[in-house]
Amino acid sequence: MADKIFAELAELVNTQNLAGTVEKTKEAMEKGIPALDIVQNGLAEGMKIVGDRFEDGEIFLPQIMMSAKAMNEAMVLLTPELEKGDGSESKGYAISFVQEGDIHDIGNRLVSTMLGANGYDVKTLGVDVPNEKVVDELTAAKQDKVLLVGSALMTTSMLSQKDLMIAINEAGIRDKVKCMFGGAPVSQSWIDEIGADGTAENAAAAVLVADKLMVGDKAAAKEGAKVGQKAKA
Ligand code: HCB
Repeated sequence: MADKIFAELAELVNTQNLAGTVEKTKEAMEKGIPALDIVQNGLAEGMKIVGDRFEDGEIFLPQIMMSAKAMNEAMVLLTPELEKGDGSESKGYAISFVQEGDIHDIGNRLVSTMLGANGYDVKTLGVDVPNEKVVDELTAAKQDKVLLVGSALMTTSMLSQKDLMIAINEAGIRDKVKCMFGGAPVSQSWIDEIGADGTAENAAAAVLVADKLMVGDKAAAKEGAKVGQKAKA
């Protein structure tokens, strides 16, 4: 049953059907399907199809914008559910942002929401954030340990994550920052290349990776990066 609803949701996002996406999301919620599953297995899958069709020249920017609007409207219904925490103790302080030059914020907001619901105190800096601003925020943080949650959806913006790592090192604050970067182009080999700490394929995995990084278990964080990922055909 759930798989059918996920496929329908993905198709409604793909076809820019705003009202249909909202209605189907309500239906899924009424059927008791967990909010995070609705997002990851339905709406986000639709966005992946949209991205592929854009790359193939089948659709253009206005269509992506409408699909993003459909997903955002569904997120208005889902976010209060996603925000429901388990009442666990604070796991630490996190700073979340989207890299300079990049305005893709749907995934970053979702990751921030899930971290907030799972015990992190998250400060969100928004989109198109210059590295200097990120370093200033990290330096000003009073905590001994800070989780940095950076997103980049484009290969161009991803490149400045390398500069950010250099800037963090030069500022002498590397020891207190756990750097977790994500977004479609970010891979584990990129994380290793730039000397960051971890990545995650999706919001559920991001919580797992964050938990492991904050207790200094980098190996387990690597394992957690792909949790909840759908098997690739
Ligand atoms: Co945009 N766009 N876009 N876009 N866009 C992408 C990203 C492309 C891959 C599409 C493609 O060509 N296949 C492409 C980038 C190509 C590249 O560089 N390799 C692209 C392009 C080129 C562009 C423009 C340049 C197009 C143009 O103007 N000609 C332009 C750039 C604007 C800019 O940023 N300066 C542009 C604009 C747009 C919008 C505005 C229409 C819209 C964004 C709306 C918004 O976010 N407010 C948009 C969208 C929606 C997309 C796609 C279709 C979907 C992205 C999305 O929201 N996915 C995307 C295609 C794709 O990504 N495959 C396409 C859903 C969320 C839930 O997934 O991957 O963002 P997510 O996040 C996941 C995951 O990555 C992880 O967890 C999240 C939740 O599960 N995660 C983290 C994310 N951050 C993390 C941080 C961590 O620490 C850990 C995990």
